[in-house]
Amino acid sequence: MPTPIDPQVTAAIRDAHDILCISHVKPDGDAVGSLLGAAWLLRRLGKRPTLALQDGVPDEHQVLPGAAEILSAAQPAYMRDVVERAFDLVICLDASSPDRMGTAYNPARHRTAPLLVIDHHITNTRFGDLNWVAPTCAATCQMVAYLADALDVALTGELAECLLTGLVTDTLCFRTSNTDAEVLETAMRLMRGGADLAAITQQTVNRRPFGLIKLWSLILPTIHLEEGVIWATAEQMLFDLAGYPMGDISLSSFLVTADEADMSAVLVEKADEISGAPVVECSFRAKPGFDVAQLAFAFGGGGHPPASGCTLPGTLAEVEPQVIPALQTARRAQAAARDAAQRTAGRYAPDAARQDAGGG
Ligand SMILES: [Mn+2]
Repeated sequence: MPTPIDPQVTAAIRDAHDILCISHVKPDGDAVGSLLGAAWLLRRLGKRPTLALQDGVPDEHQVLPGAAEILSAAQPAYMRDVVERAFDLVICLDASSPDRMGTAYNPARHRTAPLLVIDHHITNTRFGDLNWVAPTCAATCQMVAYLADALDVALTGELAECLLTGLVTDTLCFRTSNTDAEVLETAMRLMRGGADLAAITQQTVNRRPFGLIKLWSLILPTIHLEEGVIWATAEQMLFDLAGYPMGDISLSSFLVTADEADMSAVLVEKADEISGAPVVECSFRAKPGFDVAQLAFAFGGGGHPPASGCTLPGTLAEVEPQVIPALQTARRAQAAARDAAQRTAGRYAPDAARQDAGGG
């Protein structure tokens, strides 16, 4: 059963006409998909949506219907038509805290209108005037599908295509542990409405730029595997060599697929944007049953149990000897706790019998 929707949410939308829809900085498929899905939904209700993303639409999502209408900070019209304009209602999608909206939300100009927050992150700080936060949903796009139901809008055409894109990207094509029957049911309804799952998968999770694969090839020679933790390190120079911009490189997700690993880390040394001093960006992943969120939090970062990150001051030579032993200690403690629980349950504990592979 989908999460019930506060009647105030549907009323706020019904009462408004000129509506600003925004999502988070460094947008992903769920940000773009839920933003465009909300826009198609509002248009079917006869509303006038304006769409804005501070950082614009990533290349792989430019093909989505309506993507060309999203205003970004790189466009001259952004200041006039978004930042400096008043609206009846502002809808913020898939952002867990106000800073995630970037410059797309300008309190000085926008706070005369109610701010409606629609998000599925459990860490959402409820920064809106109206907050619909549903952590049981695997994607904000799933929530927008329920919103369409509540507003009697059919899940068809462009609306279905945009919403299925966010479901596919946030669940890594229905592989994450939060992929439940409701997620699949929503996806099925979107497919019945005309969304092409194979095409969306091919356009998103099944592709990457050559520059990224080249970058992986430069970083992979550094991999180590010790005590169930696999990791790799990189300096900024490698990004220049590969011709790939600094940012998410999704290598930690690949590394954690190693059979012998329960956790992965990718450590990238770069110059701090403000001070120029060396910092190391750490990206962590964990297999189901393991948790890298607590460790990232302890290092001043954040995230979810299966995926987290933090940024630490110092060089790789300084940070690697702090972070990797901490990961190994956390993994050992979590494996021991799991084995103890399994022994209590009277079952065989595979981790106790497993040989750890050596470093490489
Ligand atoms: Mn999301």
